[in-house]
Amino acid sequence: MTKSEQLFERAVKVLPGGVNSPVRAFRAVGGNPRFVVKGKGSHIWDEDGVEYIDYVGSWGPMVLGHSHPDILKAVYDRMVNGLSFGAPTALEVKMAEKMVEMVPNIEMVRMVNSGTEAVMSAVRLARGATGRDKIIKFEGCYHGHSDAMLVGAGSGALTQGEPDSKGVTKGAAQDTLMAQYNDLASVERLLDANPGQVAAVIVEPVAANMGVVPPKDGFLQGLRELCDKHGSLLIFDEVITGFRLAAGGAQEYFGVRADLVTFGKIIGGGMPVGAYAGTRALMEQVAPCGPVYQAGTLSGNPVAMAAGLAQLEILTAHPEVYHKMETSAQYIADHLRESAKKHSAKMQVNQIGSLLCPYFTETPVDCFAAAKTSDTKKYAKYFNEMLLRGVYLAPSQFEAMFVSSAHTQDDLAATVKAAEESIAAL
Ligand code: KE4
Repeated sequence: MTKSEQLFERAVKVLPGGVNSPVRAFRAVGGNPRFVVKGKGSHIWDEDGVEYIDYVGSWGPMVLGHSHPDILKAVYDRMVNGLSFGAPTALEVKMAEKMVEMVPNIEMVRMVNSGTEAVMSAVRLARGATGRDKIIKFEGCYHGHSDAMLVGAGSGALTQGEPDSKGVTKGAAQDTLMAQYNDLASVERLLDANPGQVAAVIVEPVAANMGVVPPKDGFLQGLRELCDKHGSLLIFDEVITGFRLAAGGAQEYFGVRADLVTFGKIIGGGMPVGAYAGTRALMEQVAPCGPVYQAGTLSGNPVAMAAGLAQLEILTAHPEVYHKMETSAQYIADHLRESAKKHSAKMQVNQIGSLLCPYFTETPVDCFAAAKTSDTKKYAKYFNEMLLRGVYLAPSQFEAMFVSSAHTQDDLAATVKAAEESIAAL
């Protein structure tokens, strides 16, 4: 048995599914999860000493690669003076100032500890600020595991959502309505059927939890206009796109203004951090200055702030990394398409910025229904062929490949060579 297999045998006895987050269990692709022991730049090593080119990057946080020396130094320098105080620290102020400087249309920020917490809090704020109960989300978009977000399309599509997980009550789900990504008419129907009741529309500006599905031209601006027409708030869930698509995230990249923005991943630099942000008028409705309650023991934790701030400062100082990451992702996408054509493989490859995803379908993937036509068994085989060749991809079809600024030309060449061989082997 490998060390990873031995560890997984122990893990399943004390952790549900042997993991602390479901996707890590490799259930969608089969085989034994690799237990990672080290990350450096664009590479990770597992407990058996096997080296991989990493395109998960902790699901987005490692935009500059693993163990960036400046980030490690910032963490070390901070932690030697104590890890957490439950009292204000200067780093929280500097972090909020940095985010306000980088991100359009925000004046205030509240730090929390995960993307889930950021979304849960932003939804509560939207409801508190508008006095309305309903939320519109999109099928196939993921916003963390708060009850109101674990909702699927209900039978009465224009009325109530249905719980999408055991343990989520009908009461918690009933105020969440489901629309279709890249389909403005589906949003307008819900707004018209629930006049004056929709607090907010929440959207991933790039849907990166159904693989990678970019917004069609006009989709995001259309949401902005529909929200303005109906007095609803527009929430951009930028837990993935924030500071990744551009320094200012999707609002900068697409030129569309959101009312509230949620963040996670990159702002923690690898440490547990989330945040939500918006105008002063909205954010000052949050406790202690307003009636919308939200709190957290480790919110703004100084060590996490040190890591996140260091990462944002590097991104600010080196804006060239955005072009480099996009060029790298385009290189991989182009070669995947060439290999698919050469081997007559039914594949689509979506790419935007440093995000990309291969689908095993002949249907262009511009919505959730199309994404679901992908042959997930073929993706699983592709995943394992790539893993064998030292390329670590998301162990699920409905995730993204995350390219970092640390991926080198050698990494890219090795990746496309592995992909050529893997596609040939399908
Ligand atoms: P966390 O609670 O996992 O920090 O963030 C939830 C979340 C919110 N919004 C978006 C757009 C997200 O993508 C996420 C979490 N992303 C997944 C990856 N697709 C996390 C990986 C996992 O669940 O283990």
